[in-house]
Amino acid sequence: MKRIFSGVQPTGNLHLGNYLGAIRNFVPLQDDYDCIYCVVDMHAITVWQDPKVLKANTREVAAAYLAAGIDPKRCIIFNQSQVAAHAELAWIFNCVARLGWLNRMTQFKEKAGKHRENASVGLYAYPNLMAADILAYKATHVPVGEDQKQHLELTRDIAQKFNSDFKVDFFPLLEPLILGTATRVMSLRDGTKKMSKSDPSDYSRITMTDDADAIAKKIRKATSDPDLLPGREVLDGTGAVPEAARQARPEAYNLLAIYAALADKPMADVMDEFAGAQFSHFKAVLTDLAVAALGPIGAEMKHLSDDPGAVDAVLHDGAERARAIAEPILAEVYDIVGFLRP
Ligand code: AQP
Repeated sequence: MKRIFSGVQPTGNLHLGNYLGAIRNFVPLQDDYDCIYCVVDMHAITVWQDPKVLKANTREVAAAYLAAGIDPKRCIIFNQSQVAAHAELAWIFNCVARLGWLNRMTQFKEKAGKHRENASVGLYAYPNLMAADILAYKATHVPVGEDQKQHLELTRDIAQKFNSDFKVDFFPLLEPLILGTATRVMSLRDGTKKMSKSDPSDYSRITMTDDADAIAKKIRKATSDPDLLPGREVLDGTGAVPEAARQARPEAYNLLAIYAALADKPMADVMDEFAGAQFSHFKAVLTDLAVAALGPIGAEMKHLSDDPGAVDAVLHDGAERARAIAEPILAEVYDIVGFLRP
């Protein structure tokens, strides 16, 4: 059976990158896979979270899943801390993963920055918990944005080492699913930085609950450059933007990629449409598209925020179904490792 697992951290400011790089891609997968979509609250506390805000943000991510079109009857939607198997398996993986592997993780280096000595141990061991999230369900496919690719490679390494250390063929080796044309949405203020929840500038990101006015203002103020928009002749043989071209005009290619993803069109077609256009014209059309795509989702998220009980019921039901899958897998792991459970 092909099983999907993916998660989003409830750290607030859910944005267009989270939507295009992850949540939107979760929706069609429910037709072909057994899907588990998690709100990874245990990952969130690797950096400080206000407890009340964390609860609200957990409901917000669940509401985003539902509003984007994930069906809680066909898929499992739950928050990570309700299923103890994640933490239990993560401990075992803390003992399987090597320090050298974690030392290579670029996200830890970026997030810990200059204050490495003051970062939580949880932030450092985050990829081991992520491996546990996926392997507690023996998931085979994981849809994520490009920034998570390195963590998924580590999950494969952990699965492989566990299988080889204990001479078993127990954990599957997952396939990352990095889908769509906006696998790495960049900041609207600086096209060389990833759009992120923690950027101090609100104008760096469009959030999933921004209304039409906010979306219009943020796109209008988005950094651009003095040139006209490029045509498809810039693209390489595979239809991708060459790195040198991207580095020369990061904001232009970011906005074009966002348009392509929202319109569900190849980049080349979008470049045919706007070759030689001024940013002012392109930004107006992009605004209409973004409002049309995000407006109904944001409205439904707000509607769901008025009924926290309904969202909690989805999470409760999802957690029960998740436990039913994860607990027998964990019991087998305990047996393989040699833990006595008389
Ligand atoms: N800019 C992005 N472009 C495409 N995909 C993205 N994702 C995140 N940012 C982008 C994808 O969204 C999913 C959930 O991410 P997350 O919330 O678990 O963690 P994150 O990647 O750390 O998100 P942020 O926004 O960058 O948060 P901060 O600022 O706290 O670091 C993942 O599949 C991710 O790839």
